[in-house]
Amino acid sequence: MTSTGVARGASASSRTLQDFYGLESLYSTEELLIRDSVREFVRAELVPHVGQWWSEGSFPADLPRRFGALGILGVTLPERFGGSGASHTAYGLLNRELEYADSGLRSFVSVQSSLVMYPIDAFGSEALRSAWLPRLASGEVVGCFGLTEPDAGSDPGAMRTRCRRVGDEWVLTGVKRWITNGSLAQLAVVWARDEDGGTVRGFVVETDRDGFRAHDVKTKASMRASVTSELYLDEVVVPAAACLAVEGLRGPLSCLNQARYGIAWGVLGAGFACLEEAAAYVEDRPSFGAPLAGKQLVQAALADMLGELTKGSLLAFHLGRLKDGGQDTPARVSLAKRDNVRAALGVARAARDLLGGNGITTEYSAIRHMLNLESVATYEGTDTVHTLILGREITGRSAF
Ligand code: TGC
Ligand code: FAD
Repeated sequence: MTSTGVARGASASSRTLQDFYGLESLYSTEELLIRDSVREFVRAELVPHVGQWWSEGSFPADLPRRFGALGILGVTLPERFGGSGASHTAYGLLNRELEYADSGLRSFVSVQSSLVMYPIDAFGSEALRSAWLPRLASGEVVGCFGLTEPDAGSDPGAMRTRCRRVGDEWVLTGVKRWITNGSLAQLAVVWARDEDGGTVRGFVVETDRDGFRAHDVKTKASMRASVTSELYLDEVVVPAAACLAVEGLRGPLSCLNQARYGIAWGVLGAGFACLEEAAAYVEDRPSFGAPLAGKQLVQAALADMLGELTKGSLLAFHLGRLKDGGQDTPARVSLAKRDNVRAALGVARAARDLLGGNGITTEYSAIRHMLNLESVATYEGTDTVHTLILGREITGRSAF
């Protein structure tokens, strides 16, 4: 034993690293139950296979139903709509567990819960909610969220997709790009600008309607275990009842608040997976006659990773409690999304470096997480967009 009582070579457990500041004692029994059931599923059913899915560029068709059976789709919604009425903190915890496996798998759940079920619950009629939410919660129906377009990403206000009211129906025409779950989805939440007056409106669109097509983006070097598509809407007709009761960019942006919040938690899971992998690797890897784990600069790298992820965990936890109390302003969410993605991406890059040449192979998970996190840094508002949101918050001046 050393003078501090720590045996030489006895590394910290996963549980100790992931809860370095003892946040566990602050979660409710229900939150811990949800966290533990998702953790068990993820470690047994996803982690052993996800590397292969990612390499093949596939997303298993049975996963939506299995996520539904686990009860994690729309977990914060009321039970009558298939949710569990769980806290936002519980939603954050389950995102962290999922992203420990892969950002693409967490993305599926983010889109279904935050970008499809949330707007239907918040802005949909009782008929829309009853028709779709239980089926989305069970995974029978997959949803997608179409906001981004080929020429309108960071600036969704520049969207060209149009909607036109004709009698009791709306007609939608346009192209959406980079849409997660696009070709899997039976239901799309599509945002379009009204030809009459220019207001942005949201629609719940069944994807088997005439004029609706989806094509996958096949050239991704990131998020390969997630489906990303282009949507083409050519005079797609939907009933007036499919129009959500919200007007303006406030509609889609309020959905983004939910998803960005989940991402602030989720990326910590990817970061911890990388830290654990690197810590185990350096224990076994000899260099200059001793394990890398005994080298000061290697320990400094591990200490920095733990520091960043622990600070990120405190940020996510407190934001969760603010959200549970209705105090999650968009700017608070932007700070957490931006800084936790930065932290996780930095950790993934450092872990990849510690793994040396092995770190560039998909035998290990660091490079997969690192490449996925490049997407996470771009979607749901780029790092720059969140910096500008915070700049506007501080100065009162819009610098977009
Ligand atoms: P701006 O003038 O700031 O605002 C227009 C209207 O929207 C309101 N608003 C918000 N409402 C709710 N939540 C927010 N976060 C809001 N931010 C603004 C605002 O009050 C205003 O309302 P009103 O009633 O006065 O009209 O709009 P802007 O055009 O200047 O744009 C602001 C900006 C740049 C921050 C915004 O456009 C933005 O966030 N851009 C980034 C786009 C983005 O994040 N896209 C994500 C697409 S979805 C996706 O990536 C899914 S990835 C899959 C996964 O999640 O896993
Ligand atoms: P651009 O907006 O063209 O940005 C390019 C660069 O310019 C970035 O570095 C950006 O930060 C910078 N920039 C932009 N504006 C400014 C400025 N004012 N000042 C300084 N720099 C600026 N969208 C959906 O609607 N639904 C989805 O399900 C979805 N899933 C996605 C999944 C993946 C894997 C990816 C990669 C994207 C997904 N997106 C989705 C789209 C995503 O939200 C956009 O890619 C993102 O908002 C950025 O838009 P863009 O790609 O058009 O980049």
